[in-house]
Amino acid sequence: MLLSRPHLSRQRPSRQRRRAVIAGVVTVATAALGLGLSTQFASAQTTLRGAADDLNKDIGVAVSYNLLQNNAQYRNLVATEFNSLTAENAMKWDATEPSDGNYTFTQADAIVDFAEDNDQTVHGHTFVWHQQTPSWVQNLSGTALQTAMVEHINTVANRYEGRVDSWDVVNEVVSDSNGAMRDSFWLRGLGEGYITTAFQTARAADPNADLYINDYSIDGINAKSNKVYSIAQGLKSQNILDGVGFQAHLILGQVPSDMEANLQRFVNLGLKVRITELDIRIQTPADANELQQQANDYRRVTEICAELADCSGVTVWGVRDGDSWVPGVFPGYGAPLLFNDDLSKKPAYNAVLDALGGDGNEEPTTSNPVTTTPPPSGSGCTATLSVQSPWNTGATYSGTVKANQNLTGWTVTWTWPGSERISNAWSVQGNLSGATVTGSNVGYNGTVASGQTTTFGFNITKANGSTASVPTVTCTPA
Ligand code: G2I
Repeated sequence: MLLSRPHLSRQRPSRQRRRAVIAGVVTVATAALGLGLSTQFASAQTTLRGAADDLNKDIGVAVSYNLLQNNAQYRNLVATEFNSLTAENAMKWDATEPSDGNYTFTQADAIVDFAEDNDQTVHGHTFVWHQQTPSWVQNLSGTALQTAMVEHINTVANRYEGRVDSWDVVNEVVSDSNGAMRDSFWLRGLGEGYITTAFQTARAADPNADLYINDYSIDGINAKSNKVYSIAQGLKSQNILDGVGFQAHLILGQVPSDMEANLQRFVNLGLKVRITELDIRIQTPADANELQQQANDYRRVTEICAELADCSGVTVWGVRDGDSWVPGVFPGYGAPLLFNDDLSKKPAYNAVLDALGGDGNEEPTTSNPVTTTPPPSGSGCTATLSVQSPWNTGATYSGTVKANQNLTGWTVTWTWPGSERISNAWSVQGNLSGATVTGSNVGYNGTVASGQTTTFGFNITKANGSTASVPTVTCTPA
């Protein structure tokens, strides 16, 4: 049997989630993709979807058209575990309008049909981005570029009006390093006004869809999220913005300590917030301790959304680790998702289920495998810094604390040899901004079992062109 289709008139601002579980067994049909399947929902909330439905939140996943078409187990899991879909690639400009006026919706249609057949919401991704936009668009300028943008938004938004619940109208429009606008062909061709035009167009094309601005590395409070905040303020004041998407492509152990406060300040503007592309990458191969740390990180992010009434949901950026974009872009990193390649559940799955109020049987890790390696004498913990990405006037660092005994807290200290100074930090707190840095764990990463590690991170400013130094760190147990 088909579940009732959702393309009824949408209510904004808060859409009532349809309950997937009434009682007993619900059969899921996937007629649109040509292959029937059925699955059963247990009445206890032992799926992400069941737990998220109870919270009236989206638990979403980025899906691949090819896998939905060709892999019945993947399809079954997507239908069973998630109540919201994002097309990982199929709604981007290169997929939907590869040449001027030539629209190709086969893949996007199939994903929207699948969502309807399975009573799932759709978060649309994305209209205006500097990547995956065909060269015919990038080669336009002035009025022609603006016309192409407006026509594209109108055509795609109109096609899915009432079927796509929310849109990333613009994606990644802010620069990484200095809180300026991203230097893209959009900015060069149209000036900053292209953002307002895009939102005005989308609002007129589908007045009932929630409109989001979406970006990465804005999960904590920093120069980039400050810039998004000021753009969001302006768009909200014109009533053409409904929410902010925090992609949350995170590194293990680096959930920003101020992530909740950051999301809250956007909520305070009257906006929704949404975790739109969550993944947490690990240096591969990942060991059991790292997978447990990853579970803790997933738990934390999910809890933040679960606790914020105006957080519309969490979307993970793919199903299986092997599907992820991460290893291709960050060689040596991977394993960032909730499922192994055989679709078995990772510890992170149980943590997300638990954070959604389901039966994840998962307690936050306070102590875990006891290592047989004796600690170096006289040192309860050791810590190191590494430069992740330097630029002319700054750099991002990752810090690692290794516990040589069971820790309930830790403090790290070092002195910068030159003009380096921390500008913002995550997963660490204290006197961080001076020449001598003293930082301690935040709430969630103080308890570290002997042999385990936890990480923190920060950005520095430095003299233009100077080398980002790597000072020696002293680590002291609390
Ligand atoms: O880069 C990760 C994400 C960052 N935020 C915006 C997202 O849209 C972005 O998603 C990724 C997809 O996960 C990848 O699957 O965007 C990439 C492109 O920038 C996607 O990769 C592309 C490959 O680069 C192409 O070679 C490939 O043809 O996927 C295409 C379709 O499979």
